[in-house]
Amino acid sequence: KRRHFLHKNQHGETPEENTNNIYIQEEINTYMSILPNLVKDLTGGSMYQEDFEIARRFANVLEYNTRNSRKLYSFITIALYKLMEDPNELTDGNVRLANILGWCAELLLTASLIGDDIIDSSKMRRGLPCWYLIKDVGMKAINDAMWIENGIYVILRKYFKNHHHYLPIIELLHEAMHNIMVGQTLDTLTMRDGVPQLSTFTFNTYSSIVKYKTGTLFTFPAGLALYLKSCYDQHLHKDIHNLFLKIGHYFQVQNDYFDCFGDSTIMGKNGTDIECGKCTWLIVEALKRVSQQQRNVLEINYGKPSPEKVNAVRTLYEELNLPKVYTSYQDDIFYELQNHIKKMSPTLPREFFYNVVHSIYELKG
Ligand code: DMA
Ligand code: MG
Ligand code: MG
Ligand code: MG
Repeated sequence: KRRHFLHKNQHGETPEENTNNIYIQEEINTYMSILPNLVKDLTGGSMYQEDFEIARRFANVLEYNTRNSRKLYSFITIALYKLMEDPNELTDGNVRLANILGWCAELLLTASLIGDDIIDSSKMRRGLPCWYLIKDVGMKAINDAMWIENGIYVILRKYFKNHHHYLPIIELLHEAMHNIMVGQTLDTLTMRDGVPQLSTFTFNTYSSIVKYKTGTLFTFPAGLALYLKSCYDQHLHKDIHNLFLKIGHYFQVQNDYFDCFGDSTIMGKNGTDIECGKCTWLIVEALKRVSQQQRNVLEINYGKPSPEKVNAVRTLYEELNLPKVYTSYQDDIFYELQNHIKKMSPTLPREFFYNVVHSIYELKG
């Protein structure tokens, strides 16, 4: 049984090696072996040759910011393509293209996360200091993120210019970035004038933030796989899109839970949601359960950059039994997703979809 994803944490850290299945490591090796070529593609122009310093700097931007990635989204593209492609079309050349598209997915995530860490005042990402905190980087990180995003289209022009889904692929990536940016903006509108808008923190608000900022991260890599396979069946796109939106929602609930209750050494980052006043799954669930007195505790402490206040919120979450609520949510959604997949067409790689869900379920904060 192929298990593509046995990863320890969210967005960060290298997959655990599963010695039972050599293909996993092999697939990762293939994927990683492409990075130096892409670095060359992106830093090989004449200006880079005139000034070697800039080539070195951008190579470092790419290397640093993709290091220790989980590769989850890239492998949704690569694995889904391989499983859905007609065996006659599964040539080395096409598998290589799938890996390159996987990197495009990775670069889109990378660009978003550089910005996300600035917005969220995060300190660590994947066990390393956030890029904007590196000496001599600072707010130049914004330019680096834009450079990385633009690099996606440089790569596509080189390898996909003659693919007959070149345009849909470009449009899909543009749409994905657009949606993520919308999600990130919704995510920040939860604070106004430094005050978290607790009265707006409902399941609906949460769901729409998550649909854009996280759902997109799961839907677009799947779309890329289908376009590479030259599939333009909009019903099929829609079915897979809906499944991955649901998976994305589950993923973000877990991300929110770990932000507060996860082990930061395993996650490779520290949580900042409470002090940033984010509309998270935890605060939405808390607000459903609080007494007037407990609500006052939230009004006083939520969204303030003080460790004592953050602790007061965390303690209240514990009093409200949210860790238990989370465990039971996770069991329910796991079951629901399995049922959702079971009802999908048997011509689809349902085993692969189970594996994606399972890999998230197995993450330990
Ligand atoms: C980030 O959500 C989502 C995107 C699309 C960048 P988040 O800030 O909760 O992610 P993380 O917990 O990894 O910083
Ligand atoms: Mg964020
Ligand atoms: Mg963040
Ligand atoms: Mg988070």
